[in-house]
Amino acid sequence: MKILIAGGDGYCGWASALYLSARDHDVTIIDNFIRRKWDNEHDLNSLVPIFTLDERVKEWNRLTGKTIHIINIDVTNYSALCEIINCETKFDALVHFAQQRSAPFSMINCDHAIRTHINNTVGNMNILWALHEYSPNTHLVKLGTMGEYGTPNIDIEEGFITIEHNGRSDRLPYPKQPGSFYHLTKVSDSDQIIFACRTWNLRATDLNQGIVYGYNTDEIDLSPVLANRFDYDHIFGTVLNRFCIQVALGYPLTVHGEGGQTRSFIDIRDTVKCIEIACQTPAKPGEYRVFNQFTEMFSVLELAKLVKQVSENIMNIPCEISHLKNPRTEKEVHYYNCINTNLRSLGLQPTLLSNETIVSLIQLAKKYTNQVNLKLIPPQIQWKSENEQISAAKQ
Ligand code: USQ
Repeated sequence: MKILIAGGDGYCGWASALYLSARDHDVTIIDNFIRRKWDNEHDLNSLVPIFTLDERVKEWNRLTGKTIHIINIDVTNYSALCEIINCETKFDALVHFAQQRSAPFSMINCDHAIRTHINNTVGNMNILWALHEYSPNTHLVKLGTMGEYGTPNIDIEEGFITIEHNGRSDRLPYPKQPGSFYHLTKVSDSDQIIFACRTWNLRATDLNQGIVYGYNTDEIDLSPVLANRFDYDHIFGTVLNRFCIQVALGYPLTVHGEGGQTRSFIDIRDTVKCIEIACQTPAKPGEYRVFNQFTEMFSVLELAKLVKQVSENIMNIPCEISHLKNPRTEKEVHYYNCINTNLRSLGLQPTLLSNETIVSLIQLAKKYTNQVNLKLIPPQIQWKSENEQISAAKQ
C-alpha cells in the first residue's frame, strides 16, 4: 500500500514507519520536527539519543535497501499539505500521528493549551479538507486516545453506545469526558471526522489508543542509528516507561495520589501491528469507525507494584513506591472496563505485559542513566492553581 505517515519522526510514528516499510508498503513521512523543538524549549531529552530523520532513513536504506520518503511540512500549513495529498498516485492510507500528545504540556498555561489546540485541531481539519478536495478515497487512520472517554461508571464501548430514551433508541457517539486540554483536542478531532465522513463520504478509522509502553521493535533493534525516542520526563514520559527508568535511577516510583487510577495500555510492538491492520482493512466510503487500541488495563498502583516486584525479585534492585500529591484532577478510585474486540477480531494477537518486558526496559534505562536530568523526574505541572487546590480541599 502507499501510506502517508504524518508525524513519522515521533515515538509511535517512527516505529510504525519502519514496521510498514519492512512489510513492503511504500511509506512517506511528513513531519515538521516540532517535537524536537519542544524538547529544546523545555530542556527535555530522549533517554536514548536519537538521530536526525535524514540519518535514520539513510541507515534504514543502507540496512534493508528500502526507501522511506521524507518531507518537512507542518500539517497546519494547508497549501503545503494539499500539494502532498494531491499527488498523481493517491495514497491508500494517511496515518495521522502529527499532534501534540502530552496532557501535562497542554496544562502548563494558556499559551501551551492554545498551541496544543491549534496544532491538533487545525492540523486535523486541514487533513480532512485536503482529503475532501483532493483524495476522498484515501483512508484516514487517525490516532485518537482512550482518554477521550474519561472514567465513566459504565463499560466503555468502541466509539458508540446504543441509548434508549423515552421509548426510542439510537446508536450514538459514546459520551466523552476528557481529562486535559490535550485530550479535549482529540474529542474535537473525532467530532470533525464523524462530520466529514457523514458529509463528504470520507472513510476513517479512529484508533483510540491507550498508554503506550516499551521500546524495542524488530526494526528499531537493527541499529543504534534507528533508535526510537524514549521519554522519561514529567511532560512527555508515560507512566510505565517512567517507572522502569526510575528503578534504574534508584528513584522512588512517582505514583500520583493513591494510584487507583486505572487506564488501558498497549505495547509499542502491538501499536505498529494495529496500524497495519487498520490500513489493510479500510473503512468503507462514508464510514467512521472506532477501534479501542489497547490490550490490557492496569491501575497505576498495580503497575508500580509489578515493577517493584520485577526489580526486587528478578533483578535484585531495591525499589520504593512513593505516593505524591496528585498534580492532576482525576478520580483515584473508580470503575473502569473498556471493550477492545474490533482489532482482535481483525487478527491482533496481543503482546501482554511480561516480566521480560519490564526487565528489558529497566536494562535499557540502566545503559543510559548518564543521559538523565533528575530535575525532570518529579511532576511539576499542576492541573489546579494553589488557590483552587485550597478551595477544593475545603469543600
Ligand atoms: N501517572 C503517575 N505517575 C507518573 C506519571 C503518570 O501516577 O509519573 C499517572 C497519571 O496521573 C495518570 C496515569 O498515570 O493517571 C497516566 O498518565 P500518563 O502520563 O502515562 O498518560 P496520559 O497523560 O494519560 O497520556 C498518555 C499519552 C497520550 C495518550 C494517553 C492515552 O501521553 O498521548 O493519548 O496516554 S490515555 O491515557 O488512554 O488517554
